[in-house]
Amino acid sequence: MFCFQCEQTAKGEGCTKIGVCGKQPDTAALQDLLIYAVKGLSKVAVAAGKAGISDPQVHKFTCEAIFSTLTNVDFDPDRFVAMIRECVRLRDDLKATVEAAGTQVGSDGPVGFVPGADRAAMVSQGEKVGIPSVEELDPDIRSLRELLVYGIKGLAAYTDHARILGQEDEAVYRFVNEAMAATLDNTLGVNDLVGLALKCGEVNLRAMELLDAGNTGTYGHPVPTAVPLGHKKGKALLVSGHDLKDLEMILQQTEGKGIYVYTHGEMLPTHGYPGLKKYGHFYGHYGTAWQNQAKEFAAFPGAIVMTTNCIQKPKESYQDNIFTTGLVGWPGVQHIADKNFAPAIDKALALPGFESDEPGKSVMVGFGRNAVLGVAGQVIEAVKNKAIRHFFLVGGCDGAKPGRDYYTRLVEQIPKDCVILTLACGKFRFFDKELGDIGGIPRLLDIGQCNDAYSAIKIAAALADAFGCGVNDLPLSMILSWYEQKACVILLSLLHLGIKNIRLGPSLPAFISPNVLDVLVKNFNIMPISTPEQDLKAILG
Ligand code: SF4
Ligand code: SF3
Repeated sequence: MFCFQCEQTAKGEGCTKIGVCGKQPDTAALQDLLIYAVKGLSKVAVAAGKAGISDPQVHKFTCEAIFSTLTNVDFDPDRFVAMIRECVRLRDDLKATVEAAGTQVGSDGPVGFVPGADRAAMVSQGEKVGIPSVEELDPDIRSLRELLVYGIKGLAAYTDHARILGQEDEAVYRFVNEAMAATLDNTLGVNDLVGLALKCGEVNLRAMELLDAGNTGTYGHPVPTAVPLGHKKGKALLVSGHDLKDLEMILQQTEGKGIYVYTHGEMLPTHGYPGLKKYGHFYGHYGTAWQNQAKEFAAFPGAIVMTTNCIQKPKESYQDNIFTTGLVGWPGVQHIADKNFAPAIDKALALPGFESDEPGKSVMVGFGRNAVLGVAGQVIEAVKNKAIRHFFLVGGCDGAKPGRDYYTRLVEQIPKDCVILTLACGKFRFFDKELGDIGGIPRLLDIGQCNDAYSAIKIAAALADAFGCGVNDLPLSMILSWYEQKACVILLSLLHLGIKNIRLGPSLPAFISPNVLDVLVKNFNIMPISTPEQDLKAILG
């Protein structure tokens, strides 16, 4: 196997024997084969698009398949076997329709590929279509093709989240297909691929906009809300991942059953949504970011549901208490495909739950664009009269590397006249710190999940408008952490917007070649994090 799509890749170079994430070589090969098959399906879909043919089933499947290969989503080889077969079935059906309409699509490579008869045969096929080595392909082309594929993985994930809430745009699907097909095109050079990567960032803005419309349209705009980090005496069910609809269904299905529902990881911001916070048994937040789940889940006295990334190998102690739904999968873990969460609810009722009330500390969530822009006048005034000196956007994906304490130390050292905006699971490095306020404006504002980067961009654009300047001229610095491919595509969105001077950590992606890095540095002055002291000095002078 060879995989280097995430930040924790072995030795900062690539996972070759087994994934640091726990991905087994057979699953890695099947994921590679699925991506290969999706490229074939995409090529046919591009031809279909030109002939005016569009297939919603193909759109849905394409994004689901690509999202399944994102880090920490699906580790179950059998589900990949089924998806590869489904991909080829959809491809052949669409091909027949397109050819009947008079367009020939040929059968080169993934367009004509026939999956092996069984899992083992598909694994050997997958081993031959993974990422080529630098000896086989120009390192910059390889780097940019992979950057594009990882960007599309993030884009496909957000597109899928949005579709679940009824928000779709044909143009997004069209781009996913075009970009996947473009990775097969040997005529495309460095400039073309850089252009496609930035275009991926642009299209992702639309995907995040759709998701924002889905979330806020269904559950209302988040409002500032205090979330207890403690617990209530009673049965308990923990919901992790990003999917608000799954959470809503769980809240509905647990109503009146004497179970308190808690959030984990990226679900924390959901407490701010009026359509979700209205449930009396939706109590608080438990635990921190995904990489601590083995310890935290083992200590949780109830059932756990993973709605999306990031799942890790469950420990034996809680293997029977954890459930997956949607695209998440782990071999041997009970999967709830039909959204009837009864098995998880029954498990929560069978487990002891918490023995006593313990309110604990609380944290504030709900500072999406609507809440922040609602007090824009106050914020602008505070900047003008110098009560607020600078804004820091400190967020992104968390991970296990020791160097990630940079973000904690940074936030601790940011001067008291500065406001910190945060989003995604990187916030767990500092989310429960009491940072006070500036004239009533909290110094730590949780904008939401990673996809709420859309909200952060809207806030930045509104501030730039108010001050009559560009986003790069605002007293705003972005200090981001990355781990998986949702972070990759958000970074591409920021670059598409021309945002400069982003600091990125804890390390730079292994898939970025020196020349590609050079392009990013020259055009965007993107830089690695150094130390909190040095970075703050460079930013604030
Ligand atoms: Fe390694 Fe990350 Fe790939 Fe897992 S997703 S195999 S940790 S590079
Ligand atoms: Fe975290 Fe996986 Fe990325 Fe949505 S939950 S940010 S890492």
